[in-house]
Amino acid sequence: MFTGITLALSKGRIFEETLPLLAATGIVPSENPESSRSLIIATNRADVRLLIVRATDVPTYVQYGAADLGIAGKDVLLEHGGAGLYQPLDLDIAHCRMSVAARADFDYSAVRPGGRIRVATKYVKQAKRHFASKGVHIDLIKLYGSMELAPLVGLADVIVDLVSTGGTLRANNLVEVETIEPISSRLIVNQASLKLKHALLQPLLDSFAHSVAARRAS
Ligand code: PRT
Ligand code: MG
Repeated sequence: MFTGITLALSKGRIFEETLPLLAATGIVPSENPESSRSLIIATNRADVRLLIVRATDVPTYVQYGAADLGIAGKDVLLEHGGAGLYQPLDLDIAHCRMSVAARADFDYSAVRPGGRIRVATKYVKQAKRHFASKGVHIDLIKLYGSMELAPLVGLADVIVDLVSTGGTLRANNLVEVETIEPISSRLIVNQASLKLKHALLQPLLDSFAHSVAARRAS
């Protein structure tokens, strides 16, 4: 049985932006998950391995202790709820923002407290919280992707989605009408692992914190 440290993360932008942080800690993955089909990736350190999982599944693996550590977007953590997770560090990577977007011809300024709109999103909790705080009633339509399509075909008045460059919204003739909050990725730790594997984990956490601080200062 593997007794070292297991780090869960998703491939794509989070994996790419985590690589320099791992390298600064002396950890180099032995395979590239973009080209490999392996879901368990060894590293140059016998006591550290990576699990490649869907971004939304990262908190679940860490919550149940199938991974000791994970890297997940704040968007994902807010939807998950964070039960059983210790969140010691904002890694300051994979930046974007959660926003409300609509068709250019939709008058968002006319949406007032007491009013009602149809919202399509995969961020159900965040959408409910945001519009409740504005006193706006919503009919919520849960989607799993390609949210941009919903306002174009009359499925919803607005979407709640992540925006980075804004290119995806522009390509679909949508306008960002409100920013909900900035998003970046966090380190998450299984609370039992933190106690049981403290000697292995703490140096890793310290090293991540050091790299993030050094990059912020540069
Ligand atoms: O893609 P998949 O369905 O497998 O899962 P995922 O979309 O959850 O994972 P991934 O790897 O795409 O995103 C992982 C994390 O990266 C998210 O949880 C965010 O915290 C963070 N992140 C940062 C982003 C973006 N930037 C981003 N731009 N996640 C998604 N996007 C999408 C956005 O949803 C929209 O479709 O990119 C599009 C907008 O980008 P712009 O640049 O056109 O504005
Ligand atoms: Mg994606």
